[in-house]
Amino acid sequence: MQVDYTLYLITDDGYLADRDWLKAIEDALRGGVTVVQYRSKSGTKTTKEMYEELLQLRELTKKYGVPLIVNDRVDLALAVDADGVHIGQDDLPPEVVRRILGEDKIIGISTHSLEEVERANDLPVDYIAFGSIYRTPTKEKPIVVGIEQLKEAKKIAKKPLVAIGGIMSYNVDEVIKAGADGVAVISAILGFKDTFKAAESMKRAIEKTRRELKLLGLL
Ligand code: TZP
Ligand code: MG
Repeated sequence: MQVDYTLYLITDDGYLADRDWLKAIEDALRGGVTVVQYRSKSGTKTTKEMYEELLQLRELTKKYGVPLIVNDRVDLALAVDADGVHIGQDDLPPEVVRRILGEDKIIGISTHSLEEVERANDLPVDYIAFGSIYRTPTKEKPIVVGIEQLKEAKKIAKKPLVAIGGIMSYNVDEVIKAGADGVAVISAILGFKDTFKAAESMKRAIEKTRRELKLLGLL
């Protein structure tokens, strides 16, 4: 499956509490989000609740023609016929996830070092997430890799490289210049009341940088 990783939105229980969560995501999709990952890590939701939220997200993402990826939970991904699963270094091994999901689904893996990127090249995954690029309050104890490491990661990655962690509209320019094929964000979109505007301004910033790189023959 050809996937556009440009603006990859990750859901977050905290940022979506006490608001119309589905509308917040729909607005972000209207603003230009290209992938949605469902990630429920607060521990406050039952599997059934997650399943029911995912059913709604499945319908919504279909309407916008955007892939739906589920964090960690292969069972939930299968249950709602999501497009893929995102796994971390300590989740089910990618080979096992691939065996369960089959060849047609998307599998992404989180990496936090150049060694992990190198290893991910040989795993049955479709894209590699690399980060945290910056410090971020969203994730507990993130490993911060920085922009220089992102440049190195781009040199060695043999699959689409999605940068993650602390990426906002004011720093996305250097992330794209460092070679990221897309950016995965939570707070840059869900941290705002108007998720349409937030997504739109991220998308515009990315596209502007890509145009500059193209003019320079760098993309
Ligand atoms: N993995 C590495 S950093 C991060 C995750 C899930 C959080 C990203 O959130 P934000 O708000 O875009 O920094
Ligand atoms: Mg995980």
